[in-house]
Amino acid sequence: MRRRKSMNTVCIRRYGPALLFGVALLLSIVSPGWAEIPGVNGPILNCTAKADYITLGDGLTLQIWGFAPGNGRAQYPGPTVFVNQGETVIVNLTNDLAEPVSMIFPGQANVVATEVTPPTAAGLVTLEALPGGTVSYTFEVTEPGTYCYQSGTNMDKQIPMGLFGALIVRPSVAPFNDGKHAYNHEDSAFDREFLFLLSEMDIVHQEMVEFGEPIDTTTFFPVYWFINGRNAPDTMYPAGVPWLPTQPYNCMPMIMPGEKMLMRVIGIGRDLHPFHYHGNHARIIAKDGRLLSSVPGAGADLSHDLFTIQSTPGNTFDAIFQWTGRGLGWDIYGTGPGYEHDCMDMDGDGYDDMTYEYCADHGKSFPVILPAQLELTFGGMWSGSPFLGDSGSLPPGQGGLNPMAAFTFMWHSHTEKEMVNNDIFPGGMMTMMMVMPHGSMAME
Ligand SMILES: [Cu+2]
Repeated sequence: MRRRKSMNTVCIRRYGPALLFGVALLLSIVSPGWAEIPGVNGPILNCTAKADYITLGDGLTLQIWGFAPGNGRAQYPGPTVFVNQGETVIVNLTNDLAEPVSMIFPGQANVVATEVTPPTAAGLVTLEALPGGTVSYTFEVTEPGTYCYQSGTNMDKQIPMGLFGALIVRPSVAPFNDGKHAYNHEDSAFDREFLFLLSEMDIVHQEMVEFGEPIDTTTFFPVYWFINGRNAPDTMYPAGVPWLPTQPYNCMPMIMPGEKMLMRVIGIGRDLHPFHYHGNHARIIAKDGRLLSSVPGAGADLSHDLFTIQSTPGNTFDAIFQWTGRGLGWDIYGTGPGYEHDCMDMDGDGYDDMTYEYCADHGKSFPVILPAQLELTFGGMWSGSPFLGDSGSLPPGQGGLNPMAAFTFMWHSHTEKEMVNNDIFPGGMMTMMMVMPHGSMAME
């Protein structure tokens, strides 16, 4: 708690004006129909490998190589592609770079690569598009789950340069094909889903590649760490903001109490990242696109709770995160005058049937006497009240990043040197998860 607060204080001093603008946009996206994982629908993806530039969390610009949708600009990461189990996926890759490129699809069987436009050549791993050429990769997605795609050529160079993306296969068996299940089993049910695609970058390598110099990939030493292609605090801006045209994806997980969040975690770089979340443990239900089942059909009977996902390069995890406030020992909706409310538990699950308040803690007063305002340093997420959805008075110019009075939790790499942008804290592989007040988000 103390640590989060000091973090927010630093954050608001350094990034306050920009974050304020971000929150104005954030408000506008808490509305029906907001795509929680932005991306493109398959099963056909036309993309071009090309160079472009990204903006890092400290404002530096670096060249990347990325997969561009169609003939558009390269993006970091490449398009997040949604397909349905059983579909035949066709990926047409055109090469606008000066060296051979290719694509591989870990976890997918029987990928057929064919030449569409010469020149192409057989590579070490798969058919490569030479500069100006186009290769088509075709495969059937037989299993739902969270996957990635990446370069299959000079991988120790091209993957750090940015040639990768996420592939999400939705289940096709009824009733699990409703967009609210990750796999063909009730254990994978979720209310909202978010992507956490983890990567890192060595600026010396990026610049050497930009200037056409050879690089020694054994000296890889990253100084920027990314979630979905952005460093904090840019992770918290909405997806698709115009000032990050080559980094269209954000990472701003939001749920209401009691909702199930599906976390799709993909390690795409060269390093492992212990991805750590605050607020609760998460239940790991799948790894590498397979439910953690003892036998087929058993569901996620081998699932387990973790407070940190050991994300390793090439691995994917699916986890279910839920926040209820159970066991806090105080009433999250407040007590006393002005905070009158009921905890109505007709179905006997221990929670209010509407707000998901934990009824055993209902009416229990907040166990801390808040210091007077002159004794406090304010973080931008502090709403002025400890209660969910409740705002209190703040000194002029304080707060403002959390207008819905959500509970906010830092989610970040637990290799804490990765919470920086080139040695400057805070930044890097970090975002804030928001538990939003009941009724503040559209139900889907
Ligand atoms: Cu922490």
